[in-house]
Parts: sequence; structure tokens; C-alpha cells
Amino acid sequence: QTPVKLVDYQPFSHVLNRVELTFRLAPQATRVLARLHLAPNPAGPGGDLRLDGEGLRLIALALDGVALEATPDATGLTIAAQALPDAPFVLESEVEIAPEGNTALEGLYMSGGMYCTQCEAEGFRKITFYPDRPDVMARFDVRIESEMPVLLSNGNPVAAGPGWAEWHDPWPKPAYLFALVAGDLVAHSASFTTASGREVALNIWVRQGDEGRCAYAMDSLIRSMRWDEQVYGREYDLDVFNIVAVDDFNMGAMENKGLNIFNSKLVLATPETATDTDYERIEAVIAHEYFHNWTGNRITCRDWFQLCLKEGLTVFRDQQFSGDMRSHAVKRIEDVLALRARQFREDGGPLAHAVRPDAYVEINNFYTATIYEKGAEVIGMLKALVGEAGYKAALDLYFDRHDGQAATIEDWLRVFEDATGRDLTQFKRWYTEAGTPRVKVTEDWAEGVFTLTLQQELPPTPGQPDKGAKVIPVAVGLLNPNGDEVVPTTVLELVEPVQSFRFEGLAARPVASILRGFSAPVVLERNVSAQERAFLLAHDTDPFNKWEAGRALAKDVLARMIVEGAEVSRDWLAALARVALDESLDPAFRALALRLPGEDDMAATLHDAGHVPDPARIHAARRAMAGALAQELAGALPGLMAGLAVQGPFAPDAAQAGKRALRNAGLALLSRLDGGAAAEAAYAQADNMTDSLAALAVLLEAGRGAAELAGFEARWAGERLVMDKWFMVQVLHAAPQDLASVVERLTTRADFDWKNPNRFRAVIGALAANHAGFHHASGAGYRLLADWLLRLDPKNPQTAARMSTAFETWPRYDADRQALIRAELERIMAAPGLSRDLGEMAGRMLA
Ligand code: B3K
Ligand code: ZN
Repeated sequence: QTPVKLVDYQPFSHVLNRVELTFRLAPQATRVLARLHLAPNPAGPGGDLRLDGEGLRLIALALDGVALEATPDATGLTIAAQALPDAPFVLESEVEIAPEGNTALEGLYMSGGMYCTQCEAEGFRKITFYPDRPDVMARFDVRIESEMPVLLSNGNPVAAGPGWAEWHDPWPKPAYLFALVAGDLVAHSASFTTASGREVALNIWVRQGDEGRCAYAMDSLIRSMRWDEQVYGREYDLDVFNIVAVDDFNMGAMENKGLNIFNSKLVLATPETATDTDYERIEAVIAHEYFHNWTGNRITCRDWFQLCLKEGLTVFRDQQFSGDMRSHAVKRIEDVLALRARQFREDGGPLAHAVRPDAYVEINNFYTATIYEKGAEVIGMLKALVGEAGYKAALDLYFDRHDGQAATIEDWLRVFEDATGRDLTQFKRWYTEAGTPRVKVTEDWAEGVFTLTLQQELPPTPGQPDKGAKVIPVAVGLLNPNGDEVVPTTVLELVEPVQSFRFEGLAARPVASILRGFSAPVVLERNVSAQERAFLLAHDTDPFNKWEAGRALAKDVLARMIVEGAEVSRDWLAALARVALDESLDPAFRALALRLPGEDDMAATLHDAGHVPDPARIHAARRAMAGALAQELAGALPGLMAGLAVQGPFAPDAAQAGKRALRNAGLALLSRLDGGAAAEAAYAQADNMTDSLAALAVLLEAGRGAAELAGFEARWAGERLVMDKWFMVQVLHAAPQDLASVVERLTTRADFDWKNPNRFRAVIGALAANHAGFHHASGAGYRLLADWLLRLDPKNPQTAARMSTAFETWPRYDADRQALIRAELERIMAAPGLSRDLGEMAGRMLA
């Protein structure tokens, strides 16, 4: 496995201005004709012309109309320098491919009878011979010939007739943004008038029967388009914007120019079939893919090392959008929960890598929480450092200066430097160095001066033993003993390994609220008393830190229960109960406050504190904690829940979703007292998927729910997306000792279509998410996962590799579990014909 390295970057030998493609679609034998308008690149290295190509049967090749002899190798085709004119020329090729047999879901493939494509990162080379790299940007003309009624590609429609259609994309783009769809589809349509008055036709294409489930996605699209105009000054730039929903998709969605392709679970929603969380994700992902039109498509990446240039920025933008649409406080808490659960976990283990890595074997393995979510955090820090106005000036300059280009992180940082005059040399380490910094806080109070001393520690990560001090924006506010804010939020800039900050003129020793809004992706280490945390939970004016205080308190209490067998703290119970019942607070916020720390999160926390986490003890203690909280709230629960009843018809908005979330949190607690009786009634009465699924989960936790599961199945048997939930809920809520047998039973069902990534994730992904079950001392969970990864790998290496990250936490656990997991990873490594994708992942985890 030879890695690709950033230092080896070279521009392409040629420039490619224009591409003409003709597709003659057939399931077993699709013909692709390509005409590439090439010319020598004066800034390039010269020499041979190398085109990428994989799994293509070459039918014919010609240069300026003259047939050319060439024999492709396993990864492409080389045309020797001496055969190349030193003026512009046209290279024509015809290849044959078989979309029906393409189970990897990369390149041109078939899903539910339709043709579709996925080209990012390197799928276009499975379609035709081409310089498949993001810095080669060309204008595309596409002709599709097929009996399918709907034929779509990027850009604007040019002409169509029976059995054919032609598309022209006026904007130069890299091949990874190419898309083609051909199918028997129907559209949910709308139109949008841009700020400058251009009409854009909007279509969401789905299979017959699904057209009634697109309204929310369309509404989200329209709101995204308006928001990007208002907040970033970015207008849409084509006459049409098409979205297509497909059932077989390796990830969430793809931002192909003018033709976004989506996993159907991120498009289709009705109150009966989708949960509030689904709606929220649909809104966020529709926005994310739409925002890529500027951050990703108009300005793309020079090479795949710069992936965070488009992904970090686009995540940052979709987070801002969701905050504006819903609640900034709630969105920030949710984002930090996800960051800690996925990115901190990655950053602290064998798969840690920089936001801009400098080597990879398989680029698909780098679509990670680090590139995406930490990439977004780094932009949030930049914004905190340069302020609103500085951020706006930098972004305006970015769009001005780099429109139509394939840019780098250096370009990105330079626009901030040029727009604000700030030197970002030290800040750049956030992009080049992996690992989650730890910031130790010490406080001192003497003679009216409060001093905060911050010390940063940078843990070693694979290949990076030593690191330089980071620029860490630490947002701080101070409260006086009455709970009034005496120093409003101030951003301290920690740039040295250790640095002190003084606050003068205070009448009494303040209580510090540190890292407000989670102003940097770091772990704060602070010796704080339970009293002080409870004080902040009650009084902090920063909603994130108010929640964080409760979270930290809960973790302290739970850690003592696990490690020392301590009792639940009465103070924590009382403090949390006050928040839960405080009607001045947003129900969504209260629901988040009631969510206990997850088991995987506790395992990480205990490991960081020098303990060896025992999954069974964590599981038992967490249940005990929930039971004690239920007791504490027993008297108040019925009133709380009654007060949260939703009036009127279902709406997927933040207000209703918050009420349902808090009500269902109450239901979960109630079931600890009544054994699930109320949940049974709630399930029977539920008229939407949010409440049905929540009640079902509660019943399963309580060891009940067999009848409900059967009823659910009978009602939804034909609905793939809903049945995914049915599979998943059983796995997530299986008792630890039953997990392996539950999974085995589900995977032998005829409707366990494991080649469908959504179904695979619903069962095998959930297997790894059931912490105590997956880590059961028998090792059965580990074995089962490895078996399934090995089975999936030959069919769909990308998804197999992604799911293998379940093993990345092995160094946390005891010697027995470590040995069990390593044995599974070694078994994977030894498998004949292992993919580059899974091979790289297993190799890095074992290194
Ligand atoms: N850019 C795509 C992800 C492509 C993943 C390739 N393995 C979706 C997104 O981030 O918007
Ligand atoms: Zn993206």
C-alpha cells in the first residue's frame, strides 16, 4: 500500500478545457464515448499524458481523429510524450462498463432500477479514461441515450427527444462533481427567484409513490437558497437545480453541480415515517449540499489533502444555517456532543490525523469527523479570533479571489491574513497537527485580582510525537457570588504553552465560566467543586456552558459510581431536577440536560483519567443513575409530561420537536418506575414516528415491546426507510448479553438486504453502537462485526472500511478485550483479496 503524499503534488501535464460525453446506457454494457479537448499545460511538468481509468473495457482510442494503439494498465492509460502534439488536440475514447454489477456504489451504478453515479472522490475513473483529479476543471457537454423517461446530468438542459437528452454545464468543474441519472422518476417541483431576479426551476426526483414525501426537503432547499444570498451574498448560478433520491448510497448525499444525489433517507419524510431528528438532518444536509455550490463547486480543492477546505467550511455554514432556523444554543450543544462522540474519539486513537493530512492510501477513508467537524471548529475559531466583520471581509475576498479555482488551505488562510492583517502562521498548526489539546486551568484570587492560568498540553498522535503550541481562543465570562455576570464574554487568546490572564476591579472572588460556546475543540481540565458546577448550571448566562456544567457534574457523579461504587449524588439530582422543571427554559435544552452521558463517552472519560473502563459496570451504573433520576422526579413527571402535549397538527419545527424530546425523555424516566406501562400506552396513542419510535425504544429498554415490534413490522413491512428503524432500534436497545443473538436473528431474515448500505448500517452499525453489548467480554460482538466486514468488503469496500472504525477504541480497554479486538483486526488483515480501503484502516488501527 503506497501512500499518496502532499509533498509530491504536481500540476497536471495538460489543460482540459472541454469534455463531450455520450452515454449509451445498458445495464450490462454501457458505452461511454468521451472527447477530451486537451492542450499542453505551460505550468505543468510536461512528459507523458496519464489518464486514470479502472475496470474499463477500451473499445477505441483516437487522437485528432487518428486511431491510437494503447494498452491500459490496472489504474489507467499512458500516452507517451512523443505521440502528443504540442498544440491543442482532441482525444477520443470509447469504453464499455457494466453498471448493474457495480456493488461498490462508486462510478455509474444501478439502484432500484435506475442509473445513478457517485464520483467523489475518485469514481469518475470508473466511467471513462480521464485525469480524475480536482484541479483539472472543464466544461462538460453530456448526451444520454436511454429508454428511461427521465435523463439528467449537470448544468442546464439543452435539448431532448425520445430516448435521449443533452445537458450543458457552463461552469468548469472537476470530474468528481459529474453526475448522471436515468430512471422512471417523478418530480416534486417548485421555483425560486434569485436576489437578482433569475428564475430557477427546482425539482426533487423520486420513485412513483414517493412524491408526497418531498415537501420538507423542498422547503429546506428554498430556505437554504435564500439564506446563502442573505448571509453570504451567494446566488445560485444555473437555470435548474435537481435533487434525486436513491435507495443505495454509501453516505448521506453528494453535491454534484446542479444535480445533487441524495440517500433517500435524507429526502423523504412524512410525520408518520420520519422522526424529528430525521427532519432536522434533512434540513441540514439539503443545506450542506446546496452550500457546496459555492464552497466546493465554484471554488474547489486543488488536491484531496485540501478536502477540509470545502468540507469544514460547508459544515460550518450548515451549522450556522441550522442555528438560524432553529436554536443556536441547542444546535451548539448537539454539535459538541457529536464532535466529542466521533471526532475526539478519532483524535484520541490510532486513526488520528490532521485536519489537513499529508498522506493517504485510500482517500475515501478520509471523509472523517476530523476533516468535517474539526474542520468546521477550526473555522469557528478563526471567526472568534477575527470577529464578525473580519470573517465577512475574509469570506468576500475568498469568493472574489478564488472563484473558478482549485484552492488550498494556504489560499484560505491568506484571505484571512489579507483581509484582517493578522498573522496566521501559528494558527495553521490546527490544520497540520492532529490530536485534541488539553487545557489545564488554575485560578487564583488575591487582593481583588482574579488570575486565570491556562496551560496547553498536546498529546502525541500517530506520526506526530511533538507539537507546537496552538492558538486557542478561550471565551470566558465571570459571575459574582449572586450569579450576576460581572465580566461579559471575553475571548482570551492562549498562544503560549502557559499563560496567565488577570481580571481586576472585582468586589468578590468570581465564578469563572470558561470555554463559553465551546470556543475551541479542546478538553478543559479543571478542578471544580460540585457546588461550583451546580452554581454554573443554575446561573450561567451562556447556554452552552450552563448545559456543560450539568454535563460535567453528571460525568463526575457517574464516574464515581462506576469506579468507587458510590451512590448517586443528591446534589446532582436536585440540581438537574431544577433544570428539568424550569419552565423558563427551552424544552429542547431541558431534554439535552436530561440526556445522561453515553457509555462510550464514559469509557473515553475514564480512560483519559487513567482508569481501564469496564463496559458492563458503565452500563449498570448508567442504568442506576437513570433510575435514581426517575425517583427524584417521580412526583413531577406526570405534570411535566402533560404540560408538554403538542397542540394541533404535527409540525417538524424546533418548538414542537423540543416538546416531544422532553416528553419522551420523561417517558423514558417514567418507565424506570412503572416498568413500561406508560410507554405501552404512549406507543398505542402515537400518531407520528418520533413518538412511536421513542416509545418502542423505551419498551425495549424495559425488556418489553414484543407485541409492538410485531405490530410495527406488520404496518411498515414495505417501507425500507421505516424498516431500517425497526431493525436498528432492536439492536441499539438489546441487553448486552443478548446483542449477538439479536443481530444473528435479524441478519438471517430475508429482508436483511446487506448490500444496501442503509440496512447494513441499521444492523451492523448499531451493533457497534451498543457499547456494553459490542464490548461484551465474550468477544461475540467483535467477531460478528469482523465477519460482516469481511463479507461486505469484496462487494462494497468503502462502507466496510467506514464501519471498521468501531474498532478504533481498542487501546482503551483491558488486556483481554484488546487481545480479542486485535485478533479480529489481524484476521481482517490476513483475508485474501482485502480491499485497499479496509486494508488501510485495519493496518492503521494495528500500527
Ligand atoms: N462530498 C460528499 C462526500 C463524498 C464522500 C466520498 N467518499 C458529501 C458531502 O460532504 O457533502
Ligand atoms: Zn460536504
